[in-house]
Amino acid sequence: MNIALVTGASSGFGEAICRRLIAEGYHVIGCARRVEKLSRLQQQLGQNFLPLPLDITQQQQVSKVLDLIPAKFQPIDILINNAGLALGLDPAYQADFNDWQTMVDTNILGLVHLTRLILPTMVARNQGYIINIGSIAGSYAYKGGNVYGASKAFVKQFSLNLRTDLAGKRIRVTNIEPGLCGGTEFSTVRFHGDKVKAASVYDGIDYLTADDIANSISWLLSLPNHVNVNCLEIMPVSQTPAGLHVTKLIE
Ligand code: NDP
Ligand code: 8X3
Repeated sequence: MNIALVTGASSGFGEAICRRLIAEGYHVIGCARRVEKLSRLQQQLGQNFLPLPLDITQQQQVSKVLDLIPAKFQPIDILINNAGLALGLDPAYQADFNDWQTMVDTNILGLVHLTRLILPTMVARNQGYIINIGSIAGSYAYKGGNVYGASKAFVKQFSLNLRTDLAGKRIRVTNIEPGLCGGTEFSTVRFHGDKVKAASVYDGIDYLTADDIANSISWLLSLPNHVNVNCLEIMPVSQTPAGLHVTKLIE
């Protein structure tokens, strides 16, 4: 297994994962919408990195672009479904419905569409590994998490159901569920470009880094073929699952 396709390669986890996999000798296809970021990454990573500009919400485009992948980068052994986003932190009764739609289109539909396209090629060879990037938000509710958390709960259950459909096949599936991770564009995107507000999320906090996530993927890929880690929940020591909240009702 030496060819990986990583979505969301232009920033954060995806970029760190690409760097790590290239350093470990893999051929890596990096997908994202921002072409210039992917091109810059290729200049740094060299010819074993293939930049593949792609918007995972554009289904026709995705099918066409996958067909253009050169032979050197086929067949895809490892699919890392990392591209995703949170938009807004407002309560459900005030949230922007367009934000909800974008999260569903990207975190759910984009992920399952790409998986549906690539999975048959793995099944045909009886070999492959799908790593989805979920979130602790898919397991634990928090204020304003509404559709983002629900989209990651989808990814969690989809991962388990994929494994179930793949019973008897040598194809592994893992859902990585990270907690608070700084140094990426996640919160800047969530707050629609407000970098000051985004920075305040991490102020004084000892958060996870993108390299922590890349390290965990490197570890998963190092495991023997007979081992499947179904899910991997990772939090910084500074974060714990919250207790249930009790509050007085406003009359
Ligand atoms: P970043 O915002 O830094 O990276 C997100 C990546 O997704 C970018 O490369 C972006 O590229 C890409 N992307 C977004 N939309 C699309 C699209 N429609 N098509 C293709 N690519 C797209 O965030 P992180 O690295 O922090 O997050 C990566 C993943 O990890 C996400 O799924 C996120 O939900 C999850 N996560 C993050 C945590 C955190 O605290 N940071 C914790 C738990 C999970 P471009 O804009 O160029 O298209
Ligand atoms: C991102 C982590 O805790 O902000 O998925 O939802 S959190």
